[in-house]
Amino acid sequence: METLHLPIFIIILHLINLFCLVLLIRSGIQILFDHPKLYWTDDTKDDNHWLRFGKKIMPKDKLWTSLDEAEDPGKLALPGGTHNLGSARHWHFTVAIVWVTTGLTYIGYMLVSGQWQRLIPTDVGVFSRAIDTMYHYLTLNIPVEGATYNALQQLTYAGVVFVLAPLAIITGLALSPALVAKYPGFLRLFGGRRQVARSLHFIAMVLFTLFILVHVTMALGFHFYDSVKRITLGSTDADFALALTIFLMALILLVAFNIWASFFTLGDQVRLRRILTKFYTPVVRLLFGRMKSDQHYTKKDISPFFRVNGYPPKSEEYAELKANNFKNWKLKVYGLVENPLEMSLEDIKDLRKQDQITKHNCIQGWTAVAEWGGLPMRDVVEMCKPKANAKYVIFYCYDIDDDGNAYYSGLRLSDMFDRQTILAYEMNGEPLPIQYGAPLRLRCEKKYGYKMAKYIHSIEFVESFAHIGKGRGGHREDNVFFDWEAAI
Ligand SMILES: Nc1nc2c(c(=O)[nH]1)N[C@H]1C(S)=C(S)[C@@H](COP(=O)(O)O)O[C@H]1N2
Ligand SMILES: [Mo]
Repeated sequence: METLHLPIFIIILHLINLFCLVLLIRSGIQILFDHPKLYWTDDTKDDNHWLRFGKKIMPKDKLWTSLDEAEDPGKLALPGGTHNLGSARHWHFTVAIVWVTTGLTYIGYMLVSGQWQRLIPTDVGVFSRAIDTMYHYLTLNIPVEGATYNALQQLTYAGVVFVLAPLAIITGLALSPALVAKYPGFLRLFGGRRQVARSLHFIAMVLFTLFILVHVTMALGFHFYDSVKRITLGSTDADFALALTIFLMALILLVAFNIWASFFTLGDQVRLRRILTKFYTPVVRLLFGRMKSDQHYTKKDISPFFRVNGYPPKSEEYAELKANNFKNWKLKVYGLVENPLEMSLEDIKDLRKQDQITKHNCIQGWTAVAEWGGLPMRDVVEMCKPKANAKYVIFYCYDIDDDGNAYYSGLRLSDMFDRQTILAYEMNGEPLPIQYGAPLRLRCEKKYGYKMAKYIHSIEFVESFAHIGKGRGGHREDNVFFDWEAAI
């Protein structure tokens, strides 16, 4: 009988695909557990999820933040531990790029070589034949494998390649705050809701996991000898001992690499961030770097509940300013500018005011819509006149974490010209409440929440941020190893 021959090229792609899927699932679980709740609405509350992991109950009588909700996903996740989301994201995006490239190469090869006919069913009879095959498997009348895939294989493989993988990619893209800030219409695919995309992205992950388990069981459980020979040496005519050796070596490599990846990551998250961001940030910049926020939600979209992330400052200085309704507070704008500024809250309120209703995306996973009112940053830039060498703008805040690191965040000078980058002193028509960043906070609507500094006291224009904090351009970048771009 004629048998199926797999070229070495396909065998290698198959192995890379397996590595990628395992790493994507593991890092995905880590990302999920930083906000272990899934919703069908973008008004995320602490009780309107359809699925949750972990058992933490948030107190009703005192302020809590979304950081308090994070759970430890355990050793199965990459890298494991609580709030190691930053490193998980570095893995997720790096591997996603490799995985998509592998997939496109595979599809390209199938098309060029004419092998697509093996993969893509060309008649409707495939469904009834697939049911037949399923029946054979269920009754343990295991069909003999031939030169082509059987109908069940065709349907499943085509479904995974042409439905499940695109679903994972599209729902993953829809999670980018930059993309949906620029094209809120993209979210219409998901009823205008990022949380629908997030939930479907999770479901895609579950389906991939199921596929791997069933696929491995079917291939190895029912056709062990043939499968081992085929996925290592490409043909059932191959030598079994050699095939098994290669198979076991690949398996050991997969397990060893995953253990190493966790240890390497947890051992030095700074180094991991440096290496992996170098790889994927250029891609992020190319695809998402020029996107500017163009969101126009309406009053009826405003969320009844808006989570808090970042406790109010505990310092005496802030307490005094607050006691006095921030009358003595002054915003300092300095650094590489022709015209340093010092403005009270009243001064700022006398300038042009811009209102915007936008969707906030926290890197941890939750969303909420609010109306923000304040001074456009491009007006500040016009007033202070940055010098030619000013490249970045750093926002310094009053809150200091338990290790003594003050909150700050840095953005590009060019981000200041985005229409929806403002210094907000109003939220939903009211003076900015304390927990949301009084007296003044940044809104840069195409970025993740951690870029939008609350409790601002000064703004510095700089050429480089290497000398500020730990040199990575922001408190979250410094201390929990988030990427600087914050666009996906
Ligand atoms: N000063 C300061 N600004 C901050 C934070 C913080 O801890 N301190 N947290 C950031 C994060 S991670 C998010 S998601 C948003 C949350 O804004 P909110 O508390 O108004 O919802 O604020 C950002 N700005
Ligand atoms: Mo956040």
